[in-house]
Amino acid sequence: MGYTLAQKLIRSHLLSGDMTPGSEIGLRIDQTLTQDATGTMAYLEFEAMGVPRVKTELSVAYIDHNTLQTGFENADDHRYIQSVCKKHGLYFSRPGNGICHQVHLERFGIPGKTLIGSDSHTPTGGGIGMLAFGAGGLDVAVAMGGGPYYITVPKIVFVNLKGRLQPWVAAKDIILEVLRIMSVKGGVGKIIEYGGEGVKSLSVPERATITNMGAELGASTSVFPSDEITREFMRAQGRESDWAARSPDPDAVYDEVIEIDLSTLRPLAACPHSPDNVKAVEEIGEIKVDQCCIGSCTNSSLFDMLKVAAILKGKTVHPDVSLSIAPGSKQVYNMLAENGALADLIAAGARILECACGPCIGMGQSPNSGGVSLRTFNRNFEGRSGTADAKVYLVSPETAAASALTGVFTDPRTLGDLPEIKMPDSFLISDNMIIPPAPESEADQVEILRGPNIKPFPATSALPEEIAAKVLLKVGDNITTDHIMPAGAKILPLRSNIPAISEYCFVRCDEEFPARCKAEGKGIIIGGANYGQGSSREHAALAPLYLGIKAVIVKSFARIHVANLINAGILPLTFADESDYDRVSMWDSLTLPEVRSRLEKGEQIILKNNTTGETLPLGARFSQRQTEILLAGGLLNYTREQNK
Ligand code: MIC
Ligand code: SF4
Repeated sequence: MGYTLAQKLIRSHLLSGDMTPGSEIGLRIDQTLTQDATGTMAYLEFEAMGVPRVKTELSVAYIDHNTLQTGFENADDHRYIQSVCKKHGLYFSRPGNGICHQVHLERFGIPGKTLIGSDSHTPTGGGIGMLAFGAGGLDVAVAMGGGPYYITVPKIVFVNLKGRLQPWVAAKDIILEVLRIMSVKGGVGKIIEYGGEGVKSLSVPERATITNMGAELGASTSVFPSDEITREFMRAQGRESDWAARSPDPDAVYDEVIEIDLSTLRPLAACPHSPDNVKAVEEIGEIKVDQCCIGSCTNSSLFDMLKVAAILKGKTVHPDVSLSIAPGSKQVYNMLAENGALADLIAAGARILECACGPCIGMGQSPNSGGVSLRTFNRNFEGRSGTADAKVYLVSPETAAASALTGVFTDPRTLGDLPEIKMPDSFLISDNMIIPPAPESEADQVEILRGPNIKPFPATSALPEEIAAKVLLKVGDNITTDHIMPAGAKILPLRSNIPAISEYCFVRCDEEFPARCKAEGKGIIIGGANYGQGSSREHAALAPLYLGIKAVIVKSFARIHVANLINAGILPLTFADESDYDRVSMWDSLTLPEVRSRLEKGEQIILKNNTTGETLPLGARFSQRQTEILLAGGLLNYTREQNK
């Protein structure tokens, strides 16, 4: 029996555990990346580990999220990260060089290598056959220190792509179709592997759009084979020597197979407020559009930008629409400038932004009240745009550009003939915005530059024998990390200051939550299914930790968030019977009796609801390693104990 591509990549990096589905394995990590919104914490954690130089083959720190510098905080964080890179052996991608996933694909990704990044869209690297995972900052810090990255052995889903896309239908429509089929929780515990005849018609940027947005399926990661098309991309990036063919065995066995005939796909849109709320653009109808935003790590490649420029050329953006465009990297930006496409975008009236995450993370360009915003991004969670009542739709660059011209939701196929896009034979290569680390011999002299907003992470303590606390929040299904720890221009500058950012924890669901926690001193959160979906931000665990949250009891968790809770030393528990969710209410007084001994012995953890007098069994499956981390009160304590 042969292996799938994902299984082959796992096996070639396996450090511990066996490949039984559901069990925990440790992987050797070749490369890491961080971005600035999660990076400061990751580097504070790395510093706390006391490892002088990173032990990976390559580690890169990108500055792309917190680039709206409305106060000193973000610039201080950038300076801190730059000094850490210089001292500890990392490459530093300066602000202005582009979005981490786009730049990493262009300049550093290598087929067959493992990559973890403190950003949930790190699986973008799967577009060139990497095994790439989004992870919490602490997990990235451990990997930088040479430690393994632990995952649960996933099931492998094969997405068999047949046929070819019709004109005006894009890679974005493929991943939206996968989201329509699988939903935002359909990928949990799975790796999505793409293959079939249809793959041959997809370029690397198109593949990367698909693997990028696999994060929205809740999948561990997504991967495409590395083939001649990958080789061509690497050659055009001047990196053909890094290329290697990667493919599944012909007799590979998959846990699940999904077939998609590309030739039948139509332009699609994810409607408010979830990436899996997918409808065909032609079914949505000609609703009035207020804003279109083109860019983000999903759709900001040169290919995407050239398509948009060709659609806008010689035309003017509709008077009632604001169109913003953020190219994904300096390479893309520079090439658009050199070949004249940038002039076409400017002439049409697009608002050109710097190459960064920008509006995708609520850093500017919030829509008008109740506005309809069409975005080529990957998340349309309520409020993420910065306007609480905005209606955000996720669409392809073609659909966004077409609608920007007409002022209404427009199926791009109505525009007539597709303009021909000619991709250059080679990309413009200049790594002048990537600063290499100082030589090891000079590292001692490098001073770490810390701004006043950079505060240490909260202290944790070992798990007590019993937890007794009240329910301080009860939420429903599909709670995102944007609910737990919102981002945006106002809050993101506080990413290095847990006490300050905690004031915003859960305020989109319940404004009183932080104050209630402070008054009570400790508490428990009750949640529904897929709790913690979305980003990798460990702040969604560190802020509750700071506020005294001892346990989160839900129907089910999203992968990265549960790992972050464990790393922070907060008990992530699930109801053995999902309907027991209804048996616990806000303000109920709960006890987890003998929780420490039960966890230690691998016995079932039980929940006593003192308010109703009921006892509820909980389901919680932890590996030996996770158990030890929880007992120690989090990964940092655990690592310190191990190093004693
Ligand atoms: C996101 O898209 O939500 C982010 C911002 O990139 C996050 C990381 C963060 O919160 O800093 C992610 O996807 O992991
Ligand atoms: Fe940046 Fe948006 Fe991509 Fe997150 S999803 S990395 S905020 S562009």
